[in-house]
Amino acid sequence: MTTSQTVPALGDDPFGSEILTDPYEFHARLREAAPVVHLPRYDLLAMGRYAEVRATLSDWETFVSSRGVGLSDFGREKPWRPPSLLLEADPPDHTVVRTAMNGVISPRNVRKLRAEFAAAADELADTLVARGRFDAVTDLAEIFPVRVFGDAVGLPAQGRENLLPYGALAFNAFGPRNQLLTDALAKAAPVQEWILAHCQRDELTPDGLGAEVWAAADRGEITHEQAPLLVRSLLTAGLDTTVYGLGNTLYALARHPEQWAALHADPKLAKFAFDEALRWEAPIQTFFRTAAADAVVAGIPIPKDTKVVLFLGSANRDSRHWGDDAETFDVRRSAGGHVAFGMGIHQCVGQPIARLEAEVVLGAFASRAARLELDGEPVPKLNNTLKGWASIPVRVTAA
Ligand code: HEM
Ligand code: OVM
Repeated sequence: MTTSQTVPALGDDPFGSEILTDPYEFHARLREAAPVVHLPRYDLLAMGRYAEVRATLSDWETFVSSRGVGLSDFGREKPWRPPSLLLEADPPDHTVVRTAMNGVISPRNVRKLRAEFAAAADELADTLVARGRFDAVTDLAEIFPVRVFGDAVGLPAQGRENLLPYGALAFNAFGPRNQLLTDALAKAAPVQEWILAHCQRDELTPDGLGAEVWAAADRGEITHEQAPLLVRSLLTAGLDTTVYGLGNTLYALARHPEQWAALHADPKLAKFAFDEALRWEAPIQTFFRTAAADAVVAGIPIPKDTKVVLFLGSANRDSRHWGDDAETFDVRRSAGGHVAFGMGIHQCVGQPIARLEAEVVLGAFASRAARLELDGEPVPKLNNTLKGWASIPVRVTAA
């Protein structure tokens, strides 16, 4: 008997509108069923518990990324774009490129971004708090990263409207070829063209993170052929993630006014509020791995060449790890160890930038607004990988 016949099966479609809109009831059933579950709909194995998700992410030798971290197995299907040299690579190739990217996003380079990020955050907070009512997604979570991260990378102002659609496409492409992916692909050509062009040295300012990638090539840390693909990694992974992350944080806080009050009383809690929000509602819900050899997880055999989907957002709410109040949003909890940024060798390289953005923008709003409340029904935004909101109408009370 094969594993897919011996482990419990769940007939749900985790990439259908219902579960993408509200995955948490499905997550609970997934965790309850077994440490490893079969999803016959895609003939996939799935993990939703913290311990096994974390162990699988950490075991890069068995559970490889080079065959794709989405549903498609690059060993059998042609990828939709040339694979990422970071995300979709294994050691030793991954190690070389990751070391170079760690240098691009070094503590020193991130420190240099703080003053400009903070100035932009203060300006936006002044404007929106004075207005009193605004949309936390379209007026804030989408505006701030496109401005400050766009500037940090060294992109021209013109054409930045391509960034979020490109990210949406890339994250939809990790899922099945459903309506979401087909729709994203239908409008992709001009978007892909703009992104490709802006990975080139002459389209980037000489002082940004994009230029730092090219400088790493000049120093021989990577080749000049690799440089544009590494800039592409910044442009793919660096925008939608923070937009959803900020949106989800504002949603969590608006739903829990007493938590906003705690943040207003002590804006230094901003960092912790962001981590707790990433735990509570992970922007990236799923990533996949492929078993490169026969493996065993929680006593369950996983045959070589099997695709495994890891439910990060489910692991982050597993009461086996987080306790009975795992579903509670609490900015004072120790959310450390959540897997919203992944775990192991592929753990998010952009984390310091995402955290800096969140800290300055949440801090700026927290000090200016005594209250943050919903001012209408939030509208979900569906994506095969990302969980978040298209719109969150809010009102704030100036301090
Ligand atoms: C990797 C999440 C922001 C660039 C990852 C991974 C996760 C993640 C879960 C692991 C992928 C895996 O294990 O297969 C997030 C979240 C963010 C965020 C939730 C915001 C809240 C950023 C930013 C950048 C970035 C701002 C760019 C500056 C990357 C890159 C990788 C990565 C290049 C691949 C690293 C590797 O494979 O070694 N991210 N990310 N991310 N992230 Fe982020
Ligand atoms: C990349 C990348 C890294 C992380 C996430 C991601 C689309 C892409 O290197 O292109 O999502």
